[in-house]
Amino acid sequence: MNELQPGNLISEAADMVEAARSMVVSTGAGMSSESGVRTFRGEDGFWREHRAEDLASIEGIRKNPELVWEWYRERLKACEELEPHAGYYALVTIQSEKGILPLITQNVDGLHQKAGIEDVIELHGNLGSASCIDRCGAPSVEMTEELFEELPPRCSCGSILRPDVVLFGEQLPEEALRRAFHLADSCDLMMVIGTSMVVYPASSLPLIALQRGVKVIEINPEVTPLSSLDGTISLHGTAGSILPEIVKVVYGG
Ligand code: BJW
Repeated sequence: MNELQPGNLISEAADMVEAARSMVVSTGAGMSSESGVRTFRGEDGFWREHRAEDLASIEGIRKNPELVWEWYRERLKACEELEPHAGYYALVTIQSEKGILPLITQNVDGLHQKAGIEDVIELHGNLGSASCIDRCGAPSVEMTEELFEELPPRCSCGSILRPDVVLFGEQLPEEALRRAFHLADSCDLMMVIGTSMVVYPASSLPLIALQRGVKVIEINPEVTPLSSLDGTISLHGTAGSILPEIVKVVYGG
């Protein structure tokens, strides 16, 4: 049992998971931290060393393409080498027991898919490809090691490439966003794991569920703007410990 977590909250969460008929999960960077991917904000976050806007905006890429691409090279390499932790497989168990578990993620690292989650809605894109920053019309290119031989990588037209992830000020992929809002508006339980809840529109999804009277289970070692809202059951611990505990209570093993 996680020391920080009173057991009765775990069993309350387990009862909700068991009873849910249309549960949806929404994850952020904290989901991946126990697999070795650094979060953005907070003590060990990426953005302790650099300003968010310098790394995660089109202006940032134009101003400092080498720095940004160095950052993506590091992350891509890390993501290829890393493995999903026990919390990911706990979600896979829920998926197989329930028959379906739509999962919305802000993460671009592909770890949910690597663990075996079938329906992953990627709100902020993924690290799979890059395309022309000037949208010259050339097809996007796969992010492979060769792409990083010379930084910054360039499009065939000579402009620099940008990763196909969603940067600040950019619209999210239309279909992913439509599905995410639809799920928030129709689920009977939402689980929100490892997000600081500061980036819109992902941060609005649990609020939509709460407004309908639907309960939200939050898993995060830290307090977030979601934690104290009516209808939120906040489990203060890590994804890698809390999720397997919930699954153990619901499905045994
Ligand atoms: C653990 C743990 C463990 C640790 N277990 N938990 C003013 C007000 C309101 C909104 C705006 C505004 N000005 C502009 C906006 C909109 C803007 C926004 O929200 N800005 C705010 C920061 C103010 N949003 C956008 O621009 C979005 N687009 C948009 O809104 O389009 C419409 C529009 C267009 C133009 C103008 C206005 C509106 C796009 C957002 C794109 C975000 N992109 C990034 C980079 C993606 C690519 C990449 O990964 O390289 O996405 S930024 C970064 O933040 C990344 C993340 O997905 C995102 C969220 O971070 P997340 O996942 O919450 O991580 P952290 O690090 O913040 O938190 C980790 C948490 O885990 C912590 O709480 C820990 O405690 C916890 N944790 N270990 C469980 N083991």
